[in-house]
Amino acid sequence: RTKYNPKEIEKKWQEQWEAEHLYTASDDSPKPKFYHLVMFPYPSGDLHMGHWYNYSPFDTYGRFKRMQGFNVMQPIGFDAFGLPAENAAIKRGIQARTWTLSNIENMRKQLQAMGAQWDWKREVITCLPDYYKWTQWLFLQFYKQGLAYRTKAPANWCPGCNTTLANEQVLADGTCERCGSLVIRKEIDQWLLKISSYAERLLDFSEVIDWPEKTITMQRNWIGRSEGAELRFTIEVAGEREEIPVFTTRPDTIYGATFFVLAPEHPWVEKITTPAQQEAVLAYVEQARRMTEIERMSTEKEKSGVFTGSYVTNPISGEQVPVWIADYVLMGYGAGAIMGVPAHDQRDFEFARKFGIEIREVVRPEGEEPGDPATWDAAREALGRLVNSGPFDGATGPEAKEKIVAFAEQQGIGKAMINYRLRDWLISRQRYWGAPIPIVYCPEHGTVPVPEDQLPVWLPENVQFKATGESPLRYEPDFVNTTCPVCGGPATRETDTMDTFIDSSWYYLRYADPHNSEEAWSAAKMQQWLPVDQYVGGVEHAILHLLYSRFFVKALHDMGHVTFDEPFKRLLHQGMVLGSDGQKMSKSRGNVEAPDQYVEKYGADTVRCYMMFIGPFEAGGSFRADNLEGIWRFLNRVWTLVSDGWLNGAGSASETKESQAIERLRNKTIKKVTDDLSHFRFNTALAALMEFNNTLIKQQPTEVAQSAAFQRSLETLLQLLAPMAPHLTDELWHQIGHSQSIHTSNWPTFEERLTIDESFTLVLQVNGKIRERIDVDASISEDEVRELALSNPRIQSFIGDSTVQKVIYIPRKLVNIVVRP
Ligand code: ANZ
Repeated sequence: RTKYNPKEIEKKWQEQWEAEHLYTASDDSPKPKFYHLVMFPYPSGDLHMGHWYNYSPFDTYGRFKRMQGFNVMQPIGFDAFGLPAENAAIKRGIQARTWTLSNIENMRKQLQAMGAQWDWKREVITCLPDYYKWTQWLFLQFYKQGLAYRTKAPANWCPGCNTTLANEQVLADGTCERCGSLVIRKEIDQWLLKISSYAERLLDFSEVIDWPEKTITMQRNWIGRSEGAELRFTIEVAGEREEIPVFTTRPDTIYGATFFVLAPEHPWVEKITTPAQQEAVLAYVEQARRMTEIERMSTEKEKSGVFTGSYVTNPISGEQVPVWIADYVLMGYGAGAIMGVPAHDQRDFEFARKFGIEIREVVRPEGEEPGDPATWDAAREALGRLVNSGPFDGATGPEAKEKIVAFAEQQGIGKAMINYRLRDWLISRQRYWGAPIPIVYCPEHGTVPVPEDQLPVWLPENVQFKATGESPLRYEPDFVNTTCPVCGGPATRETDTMDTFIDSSWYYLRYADPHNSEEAWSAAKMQQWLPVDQYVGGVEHAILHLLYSRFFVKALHDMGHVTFDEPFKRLLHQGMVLGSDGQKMSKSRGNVEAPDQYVEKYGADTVRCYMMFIGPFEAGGSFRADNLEGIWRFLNRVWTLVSDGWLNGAGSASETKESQAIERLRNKTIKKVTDDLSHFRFNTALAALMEFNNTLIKQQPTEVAQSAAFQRSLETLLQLLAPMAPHLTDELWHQIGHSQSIHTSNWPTFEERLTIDESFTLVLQVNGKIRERIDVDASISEDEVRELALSNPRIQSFIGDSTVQKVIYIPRKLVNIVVRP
């Protein structure tokens, strides 16, 4: 007998599978398709524990589906544009492309060593021209639809480096990671995608089959639909009557608006600030520019603001109220201006308290006494009947909202409005390592899209980085200088590149048709493979990546490029693998473990199985190197059992009670493992296999090992374990005489009747009280159960002279005898 030597067999089988193209998904198979997708990795250099934790169970599920008869497509690729490559280029003088591709090469080897059924023929690498050509093509399709547009938008700006910064380059204290200057927000021309026009459609999840409820909720909140109204306040400026709109969800509170606030960036600020207030206002605007929106929205932060010196007129009450600027009002939301209603909005309440502004009650919940707002310690935000609201007094909340909006509409001073928190997607990056935006600026013809037949707009490979961190594309004359596609005259290229989230918004479409040089994908292959049947990836992508992908598909659907409306039918988030101390693995904690050493020591099969054994897939758990031993021993025991126990031919011993018990256990185990794997319960499936293995080992020295049932069980054990430990099982499968890979075998089936125990414990009750437990044969009939229960001596003693009224039988569980004296 040979020893289990994973090093030898894993390499052997990986080469064998590769040579047989075992995992190449066929574009024309009679089997039903199953598109099985995992979020592709960023090529940072190495696969870490999290990748193993994610990919091992993922691959197991794919292999399980395959054995169940599906034509599984399980591709992998690399999300290869982005900042780290650019930083490596700056810090170490390596070209971003070289750095990226060498990382990919290394990670590809690691991914292969995992023994997963990756379909390498479909690999996509987003930083290569045959991919980004189509990213650019997609941009042009959005542009044609008016879904891509250019406008002034805020960017992180470092005055020291004279450049924009990605969010990751701004330190927590708001300074530049490179030079330490305080980063400000500056408005520059940038490209955006109009995701906001899909807000309503993106709220509709009726087409997904199985998504985590919390992810749906997170997306809904991110989109943030609010029903309310736009109301326009008026102001006299240089003798003209001007209107400044606000967005409010509480038009019913308009009589309580005792002040008005503009966001510091609001275009009206400059025009209405009085000379006396000029200095204070400017200083405040400057200060607000240095703060992030998160800081500004914080409820902890003390309210601040400055009076502009001007007043606006409430369009409904006619009252004049002072105009302030305050950073808690954001320019990017609603109208960038609010009516301040301190009695009924907590932020406004705090603001009014701080600046001594009147707090006027205009809403009173049913049954409440007239209040004195001066004594309140918080705003009263609930709806109620209007008071102090002129002709609207007495109306209930919903009524008042309706009446006031109707009145505003009739007067031409406002209208009902739905507002979304979702903003348009800023895709411009003033960075090098991304797909160039295919736009040309001509002095004559303005903004001109690059014609599709001139794609790709090549990203130069050898570029010089400026010490300031500015995008080197701006200083590549060969790149920048071009001709206008319309007139042929001199023109310049857009030097912004696209957000890498664009690359990952469509990679799953390219996998269906990865080598198509004529189209991004053909209609036939798109229809054959998409949508994705099962998608697995981290919950950190619950919003952006998953929302952007949904937006892409909906927009492409409307343009006629895809025939479906949702990219991912089912979605699952894996949990997080933690360090042995139960804490998140991180360099600063010093609890990071590299998987490679364990793969080296125990083999991929052990590491894979261990990853699944750590805990429920969606919950995650701690990686404890010591515990790998347990899995290692288990696989060794499987090895020994099958190598020693296989008889080479059907068992000869006749059927006995023991062999029947083995057959039952075999059927039960198939049922359990099938059910567990179907629901991503890898840990409990593995536990069931360990139990099965133990029982078989115990029986091995006995007569039973000669039975057909036992021999069948050995095969079943291998097949059930095959998705988890693909190498070991294929090796043993061949050792026991099969010539085809175990991974092409059919998933074992079971007979329901054989999964039921031969006997069970029956509980006997009298008037609901447990009086006895007896073991009965599983084949017992209901009549027999009654008879047995009624004739039981202990039960008879409880019945005594009483009359039996009813006998209730809950099959396979209990009998309750209802008696009356
Ligand atoms: C007056 C009012 C009275 C409001 C009241 C609330 C309660 P949601 O639900 O999140 O959409 N608001 C509007 N635009 C804003 C901006 N740019 N920055 C900060 N706050 C803004 O919130 C809508 C409410 O948030 C609006 O309704 C407005 O305050 C405020 F008793 O108007 B409300």
